[in-house]
Amino acid sequence: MFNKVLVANRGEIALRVIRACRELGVKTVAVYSEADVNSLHVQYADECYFIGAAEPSQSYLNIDKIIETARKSGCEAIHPGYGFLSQIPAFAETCEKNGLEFVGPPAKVLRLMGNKVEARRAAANAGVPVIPGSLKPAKSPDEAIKIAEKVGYPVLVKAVYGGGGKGMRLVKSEDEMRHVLETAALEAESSFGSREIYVEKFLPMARHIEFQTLADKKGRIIHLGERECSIQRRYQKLIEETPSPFMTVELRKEIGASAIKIAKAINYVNAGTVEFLVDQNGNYYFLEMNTRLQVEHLITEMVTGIDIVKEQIKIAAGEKLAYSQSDVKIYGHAINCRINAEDPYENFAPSPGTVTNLRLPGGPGVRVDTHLYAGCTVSVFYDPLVAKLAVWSLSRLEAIRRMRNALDEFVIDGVKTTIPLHKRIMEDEDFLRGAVHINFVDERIDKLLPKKALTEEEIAALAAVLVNQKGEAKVKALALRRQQKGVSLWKLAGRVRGLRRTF
Ligand code: MV4
Repeated sequence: MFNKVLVANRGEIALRVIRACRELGVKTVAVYSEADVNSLHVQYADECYFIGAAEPSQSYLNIDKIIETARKSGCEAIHPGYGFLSQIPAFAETCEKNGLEFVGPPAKVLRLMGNKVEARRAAANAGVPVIPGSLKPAKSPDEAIKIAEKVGYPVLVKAVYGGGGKGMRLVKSEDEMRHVLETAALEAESSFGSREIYVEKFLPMARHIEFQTLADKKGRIIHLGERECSIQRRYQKLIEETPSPFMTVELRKEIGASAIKIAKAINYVNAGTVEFLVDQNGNYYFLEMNTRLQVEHLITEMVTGIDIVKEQIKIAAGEKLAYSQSDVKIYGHAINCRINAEDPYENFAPSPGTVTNLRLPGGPGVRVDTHLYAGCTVSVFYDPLVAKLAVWSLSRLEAIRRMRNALDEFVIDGVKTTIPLHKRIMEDEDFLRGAVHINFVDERIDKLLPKKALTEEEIAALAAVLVNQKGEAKVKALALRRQQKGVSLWKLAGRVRGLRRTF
């Protein structure tokens, strides 16, 4: 086992990795930016080093500085957590070149899976279903259109180096296709540094289900079951659960075997996640592979009893996997709510600030992974995730009830959070039935987050402002049209930009 590991991250995941190291008897080195001088990961590590300004590019993304810190402090390995440098091939490569073990897959594997169309080809070659579409980047508009015609519209135009949904475009006809291709390529270039795009048939109303895998350096590969991740907004997951309410023992066996086939085919090492889209009929299609520890790994830990972060470190140190597939038993049900410092009532605007009061939920089967403490500050520079609230119970319904209690107990004052939204989802009838899909939140966001009702006076005041802005005739016409469409006065008032805050 390693003597000392550098944790190249911040926030709750840095704490998670430090805790795993301590249990393994491994010393830890924290790095921190100007914004994290008072952060818990700096206090909990055995050593800590300042690495630069708050902007990620100046600190947590500074490869040279982090490698230098690891070498000077005598570390043998670097755990990148998630985000930041966790999936950057050049970083893994620099670790390898400096004799530092990167706790993750080899640079070669990061590079392969970073190319989403190569990933599709690898999956297809391994005999795993992929969504009909390109297996190579589309070299010209004509080529893209040919593929779209073959699989049938609507299609999605995706960036080869994309992922996470950014730069994705839904296209319904050839006409639209000619329009979209150029903008999609330009957007891909500015976001990912490559103009390359590819085409896939659009799969509507699917579920997003992912499989956790673990692979050691000796070629042993197992999966730890699935996570249902359909409850998301703008590709940011809000709630994850395991098992998926949709899953059967047979389907888990089948998709799990597919996940392992892909991992084997690409010589995967360490913890990874294979994402699938699954339709109403149980047809499943490979989407992409996440080559890192994931935010939601904790729910898999709760139903399997396997500490995924400890396994990652043991694998990186060259240890053989201590589990075979038949050792993996899924027991009970776990749900995670991502608590973000965002205001769900203001279109999820970031809500940085000082946490003035904090009360954490507790009791049997409740796990809170957080870096918050009363008096800490939430910086604008980083991810808005401030806590993961996960519960375990024997059945799904009991887990939901446990989550409701935990959300009620949870107090975070000083910043706005997504807790109110989670409370509403935990009462949603379709959620209770497990009838979720990737459009679940978008479809009912107005119902989940009803705007506070306005008083007569407030409506009158809003109407006066509207008339002032647009003139009486225009407002009357607008109100009439909205009324015919069944849109409430409140919604109309909401169109008065910037006014909502005053009420
Ligand atoms: C799709 C899809 C439907 N059909 N591909 C979005 C993120 C990126 N990883 C892939 N994504 C999707 N690809 C086809 N052919 C729908 C999505 C999608 C999605 C996927 C996973 C989780 C949430 C999502 C939300 C919207 C769209």
